[in-house]
Amino acid sequence: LSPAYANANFPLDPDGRTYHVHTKAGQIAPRVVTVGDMLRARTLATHLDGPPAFEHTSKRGFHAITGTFRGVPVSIVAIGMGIGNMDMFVREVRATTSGPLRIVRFGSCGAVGQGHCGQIAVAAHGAVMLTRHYDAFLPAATRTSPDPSASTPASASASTPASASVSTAHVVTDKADAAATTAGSRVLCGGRYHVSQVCPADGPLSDHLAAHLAAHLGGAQHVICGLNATADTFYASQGRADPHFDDGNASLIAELRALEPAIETLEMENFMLFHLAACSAAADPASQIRAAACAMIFADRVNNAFIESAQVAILEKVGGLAVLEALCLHD
Ligand code: R1P
Ligand code: URA
Repeated sequence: LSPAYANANFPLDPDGRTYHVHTKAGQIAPRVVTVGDMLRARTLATHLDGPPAFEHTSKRGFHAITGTFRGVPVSIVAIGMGIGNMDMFVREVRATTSGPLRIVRFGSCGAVGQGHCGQIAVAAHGAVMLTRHYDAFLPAATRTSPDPSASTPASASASTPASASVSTAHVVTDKADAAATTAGSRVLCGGRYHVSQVCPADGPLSDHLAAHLAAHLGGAQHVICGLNATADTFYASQGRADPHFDDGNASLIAELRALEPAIETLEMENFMLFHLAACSAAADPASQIRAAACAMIFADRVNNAFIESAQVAILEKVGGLAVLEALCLHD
């Protein structure tokens, strides 16, 4: 039987364990590396000073390992994928730790700029959030409100209410196309996708990451620093073609790069980490979260290449050591 949880607002079990990560105070260190998969977490744990003092897999699949790295307490937490999991992880770890908290994500990504498979990209310029604009895929006849494409002038929307249309053509074809070309617009593919403003990463932590990665990978040429786009999906919102669905994303990567030329990578969690770090600093400056992220380039979206498993194993081991040094060896 599951334990009883008190407080529907922020559920905790009788011992103070959180609802998804399922750890309590004292089990997670104030320096945390977060990764997507459990095997990567175990690889990083081989760099710890000895056997972990704490290890736990929650029934929701969050896997937490805590020990020391060169004498400094550190946790490694595998969270799975997506911004929803990142949100649960950051909030639940924040709730069960006190004081300043540093979090570094060591993920994988696709490269859309100068990077190639086998390099590691640091999101030193921060991240944008790239989301599918779900309402833009509704058939016009089922729409109950005006086209929500953000930058369509209110007067234009009012003059062409969706309810006046009996067409089943996707609503993006006219008003949203116009919205996409509006000055300052951050919509792509005729209104089907939306790009947020940039959320910054922690500067010094990102610099440490880049420096330690360069030292361990054999030079700065193996490390790409730039802006990251966090997508709400792996497929459509990252511009992947899928004949089974109408995604309207053929020009997504080109338009994304035209909008933000510094974007080097696509992955699925960084923005939420940076965003929550900023929100935590605004709520409580004294115990702020400092966050940075890097990701191994698994997919080259320019040349359509994918990394080999043997190279992944090396990158996880060597890159993981660099990440632990960047996180643990600096004030
Ligand atoms: C998609 O395959 C997953 O890989 C990337 C994405 O952000 C997403 O979580 O990161 P991880 O390898 O850390 O999971
Ligand atoms: N992870 C992603 O999110 N995208 C990729 O292309 C590769 C890894």
